[in-house]
Amino acid sequence: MSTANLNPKKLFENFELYVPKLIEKMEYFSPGHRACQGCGEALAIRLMCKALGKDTVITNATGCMEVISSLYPTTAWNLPWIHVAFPNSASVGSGVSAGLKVLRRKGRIPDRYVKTVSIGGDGGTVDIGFQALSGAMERGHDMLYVCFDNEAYMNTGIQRSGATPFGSSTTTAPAGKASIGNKTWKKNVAEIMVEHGLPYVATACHSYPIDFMNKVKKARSIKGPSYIHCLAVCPTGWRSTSETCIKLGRLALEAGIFPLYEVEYGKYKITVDPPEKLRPVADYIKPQGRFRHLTPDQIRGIQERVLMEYNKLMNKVNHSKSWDELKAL
Ligand SMILES: Cc1ncc(C[n+]2csc(CCOP(=O)(O)OP(=O)(O)O)c2C)c(N)n1
Repeated sequence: MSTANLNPKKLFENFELYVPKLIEKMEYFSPGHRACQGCGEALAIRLMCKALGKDTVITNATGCMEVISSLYPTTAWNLPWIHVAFPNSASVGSGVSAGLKVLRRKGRIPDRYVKTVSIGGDGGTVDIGFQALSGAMERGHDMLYVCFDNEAYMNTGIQRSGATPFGSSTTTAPAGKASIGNKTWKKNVAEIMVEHGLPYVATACHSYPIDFMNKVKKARSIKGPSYIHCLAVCPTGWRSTSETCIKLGRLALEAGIFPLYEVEYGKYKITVDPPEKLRPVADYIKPQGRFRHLTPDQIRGIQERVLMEYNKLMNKVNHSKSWDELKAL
């Protein structure tokens, strides 16, 4: 073999020739932003942008991802990106989507399908932005909404949200002598979106990058409303170490706490198989300081609830039918 063949550039070119392109090389969410070490949300956004590609407009509710990515005069965004107020990412998204429709009709953007993608944290989605989200989805705009769920209002100092899990200690629901911490169960917005009759709803996590990117690509291809609920590990708010970010996302799936599934026109499908025997929820809870105060009895209570929810989901997976199956009845 001549040394010419070892030229790294040549090798790289050959690599590109023979390996099917899985992931876009271009970074649309570039490094140098100010996210905390081990931030799952920043990783998830980077993956989402790669799956979306350049013909995308993003609307971003106020929250960690806006704050860390757009400190004046810099920006991490290599896509058209609009920072909007805390509650209205979906409203602005629906306006952008309607505007793009008109531009297409008038022939101003021929041969290009530009997708509108609205994003928000769990506070900006399941609480304060919920009305805007519900309205945009129910009106059927051509847009994807992605909730990056780090399970509290992290940007302003770890306040509880409707997505905070039971038993988690936050600054507005602190654990102590008189309290277990947060006393409410996590709101299931993916299911609420299914009930809106959307063509496509999915759950995702940065710890399963190919699964997440496939879901984003699928949602992008749907000319209508779609929703993805992405669990995003937050070492700062979860009081976990930064190097366990990916592991915690996997443990959430393996313990049945955050199953990865999609719902296409009402048909449920598990997209990443959990282990045949689910891991105990304690495996997921133990490495996180936000659950440090929980007693074995309280963990048993959480375990029961997780199994109940998991069972409910598996019933839907086993009994829902696709459109083709329904027609054949
Ligand atoms: C109407 C309004 N209320 C409160 C705030 C303050 N605020 C800005 S970001 C934020 C928390 C965002 O939390 P979340 O949506 O969960 O995203 P995260 O920062 O966790 O990614 C709050 C309370 C605001 N900007 N506007």
